[in-house]
Amino acid sequence: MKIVADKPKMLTETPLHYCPGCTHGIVHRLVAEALEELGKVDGAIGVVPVGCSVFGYKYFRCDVFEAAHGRAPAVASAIRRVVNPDNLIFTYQGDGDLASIGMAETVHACTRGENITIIFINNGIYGMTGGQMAPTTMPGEKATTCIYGRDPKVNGNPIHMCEMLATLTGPAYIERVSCYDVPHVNKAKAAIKKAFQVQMEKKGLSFIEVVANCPTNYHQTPLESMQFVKEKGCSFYPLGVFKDITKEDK
Ligand SMILES: Cc1ncc(C[n+]2csc(CCOP(=O)(O)OP(=O)(O)O)c2C)c(N)n1
Ligand code: SF4
Repeated sequence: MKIVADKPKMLTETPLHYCPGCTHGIVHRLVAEALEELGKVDGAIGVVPVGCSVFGYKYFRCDVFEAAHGRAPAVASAIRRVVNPDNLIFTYQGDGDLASIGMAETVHACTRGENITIIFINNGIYGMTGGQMAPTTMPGEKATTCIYGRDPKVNGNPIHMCEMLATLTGPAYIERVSCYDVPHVNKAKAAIKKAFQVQMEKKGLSFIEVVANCPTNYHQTPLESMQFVKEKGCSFYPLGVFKDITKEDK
């Protein structure tokens, strides 16, 4: 029988623990496919967070470090300095991890322009711990710690990470993507691949934000949550390239 689609070699046989319809599973596959297509089956090193993707080390078939909550960019920076320059280093982090407790590590790794890639899954909520408000929860969006919906006057404004990081000199490539339908999954893969290429060309830090879903804590079906991401998520967090020094070079 002709095989038309197969599991990427960069993913182990361990079944993913994510809830049905969660974007984490899709992005794991995209990262694995991109690494494989770029010939990085050997030599990739991941750093995973605390959050729903805490078990990333079980899924990626490469060396994967587990960082304390929010510290992945600092751990990845340290790894960058001690390994072969040809090793490809990526972090994989949620919004609570990256934009709350890990904000300092994120901003400083970005401003230093470390030659690493950060994959940022923005589902607007703390998934693993039961749906608390995240730095990226949108105005009016409900969470267990803002049951009537986020009120910026009470809870503060959400943070647009790509826009903020694009003001720094350090990052080389910043793009926001989503995975709410097949064309956007394909675009997300192209962005992840480009981010890895930028690192392989030693141009500096690349940052990919994925506007993602959390059907479980949104109390929605997978389809409803993808519709929510499309209509609400991607209008509050517009998709696109926010910085690309490879274009500025030309
Ligand atoms: C130092 C520390 N503070 C708090 C926690 C509790 N904690 C675990 S996961 C998490 C947030 C996870 O949310 P996010 O990063 O958005 O990832 P998701 O689960 O949505 O993928 C928190 C606050 C912890 N494990 N360690
Ligand atoms: S709780 Fe949310 S983010 Fe976590 S695996 Fe389930 S759907 Fe995904």
